[in-house]
Amino acid sequence: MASVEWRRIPTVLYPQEVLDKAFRRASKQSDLVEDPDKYHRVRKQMARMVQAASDTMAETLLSWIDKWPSLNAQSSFDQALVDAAVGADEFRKNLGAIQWAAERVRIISGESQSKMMKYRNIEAFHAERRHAYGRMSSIIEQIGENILWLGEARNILRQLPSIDASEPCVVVAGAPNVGKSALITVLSSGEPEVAAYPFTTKRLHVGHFEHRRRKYQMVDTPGLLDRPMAERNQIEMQAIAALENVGDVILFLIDCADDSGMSLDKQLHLMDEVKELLAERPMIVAYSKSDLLDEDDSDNIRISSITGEGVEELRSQLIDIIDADAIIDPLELPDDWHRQNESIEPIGSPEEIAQRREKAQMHAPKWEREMRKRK
Ligand SMILES: Nc1nc2c(ncn2[C@@H]2O[C@H](COP(=O)(O)OP(=O)(O)O)[C@@H](O)[C@H]2O)c(=O)[nH]1
Ligand SMILES: [Mg+2]
Repeated sequence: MASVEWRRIPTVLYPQEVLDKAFRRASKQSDLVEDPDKYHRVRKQMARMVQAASDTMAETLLSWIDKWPSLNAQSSFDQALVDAAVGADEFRKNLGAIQWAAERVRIISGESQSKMMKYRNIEAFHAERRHAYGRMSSIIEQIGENILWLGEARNILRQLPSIDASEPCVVVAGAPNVGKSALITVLSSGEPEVAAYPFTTKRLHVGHFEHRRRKYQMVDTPGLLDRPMAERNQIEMQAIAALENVGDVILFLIDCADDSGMSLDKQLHLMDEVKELLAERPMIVAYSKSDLLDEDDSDNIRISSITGEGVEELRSQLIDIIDADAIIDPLELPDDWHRQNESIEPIGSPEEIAQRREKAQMHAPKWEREMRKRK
């Protein structure tokens, strides 16, 4: 399931602009009519104006519906985003009203054309054209609020992060200022995208890198997985559930250089909470800002976004742990399994494959473990 390119949602005209555009085109169409006989000329002109105005309005409205993402086709992550950002019900309701108006305008045009066929004088053609214009204008007025809503919603949706649910995703968690954004930047092949997340007032970073033609996405979680869980409200819990849905692995960063402002104890406690909350996902813990730390010979993963220490090793680990999931037989998986299109040829020696398989079982989501038990 590809992600929504929120930035591609087209601009929405104001209601009056929709009318202006339609009537302007209609006048141009009328100018094109040539007929030496005045009676026939006027009838054709008026019919063509009504037709062109209705076509332009309906096409404009329908093009919005076409280019807006259809909610039901989205991943649960994107649905949760839309719901929190603009309201999923509102989204459906307003697009529904636009659809209704497009249909109405077409019906009005049809009715008007057939009336004109029956009229026998020039004045009646003009009057019918004015009447049809009035009816169409009132339809657009009726959905004025819906059009305005769409325009505002577009501006909000444009800032949402685009995460492709069919590609791997690393959720980067940890206390504020431990270096999450900095790490995403050094791991990314380009500049990370800065996006709005409707569940928090903070901006989040979405970066990615490619490995063997797969796109590994990374997203940080400001305001969500960075403070004690007791402070969570309903909507933030919804956000976390959505994150769990989209994240294949949680990377938890700990700053033990004492540079972040949260004590090590508190950070470890936070880590336990996040682990419990996202229990279905494997977690990698890394110690950040190693350039500020003394040498140590423990097995901890240590990284520095400034010197680059440990960064490539961490990248390999992330790929490894995600790949471990990928080699599970896709025939056993439900339809919406997010790697349905991926190659399933296991990579590496038989020992490596066995090792990864074991790891995968260990980290497999709960539903999957249940499924295996039942077999
Ligand atoms: N010395 C050092 N400072 C870092 C490192 N990574 C991040 N920082 C600094 O730590 C602060 C917070 O980093 P940031 O990435 O914004 O943290 P976030 O809140 O977890 O996203 C910034 O001032 C960074 O420059 C690192 O590896 N070494
Ligand atoms: Mg940050």
